[in-house]
Amino acid sequence: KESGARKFQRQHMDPDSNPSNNSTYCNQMMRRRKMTEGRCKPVNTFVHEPLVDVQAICLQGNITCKNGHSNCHKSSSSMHITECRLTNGSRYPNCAYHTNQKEKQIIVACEGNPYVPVHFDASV
Ligand code: CPA
Repeated sequence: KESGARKFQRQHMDPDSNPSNNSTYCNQMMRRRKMTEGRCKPVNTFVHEPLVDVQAICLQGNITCKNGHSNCHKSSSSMHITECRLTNGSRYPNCAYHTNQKEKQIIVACEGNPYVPVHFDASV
């Protein structure tokens, strides 16, 4: 079975693509990374930074997650991200997304030993 750490990488990591404003990015990536199977995932963020830099967030500021758990961490630096949001009127299996480039601090939940990101909580 896919681990939480692997799932985070599949759903949220895209270090090698530079955040160019390619309007088809989310349509392609949401499908390629298997977030349009069974349903259209409504919102998903991709991070365009080296994996080691994102893993290091687990050692940075500890905060409460949206679900009330205390294992969230906020990046001390802002990061290049792309936010994918399902368009109004998009209906499964035709998942269509808005692509939005941002530079923001991100909040991830970390778990395990090694203590690594397993969930994307928010960008701020
Ligand atoms: P994912 O990272 O797979 O918020 C719902 C989803 O939307 C979430 O997916 C992230 C995504 N999103 C995003 N960008 C945004 C807003 C939302 O990419 N701006 O996380 C979902 C999984 O994580 C579920 O299996 C539940 C689990 N989870 C939630 N809180 C957790 C916590 N504190 N520790 C461990 N796992 C947690």
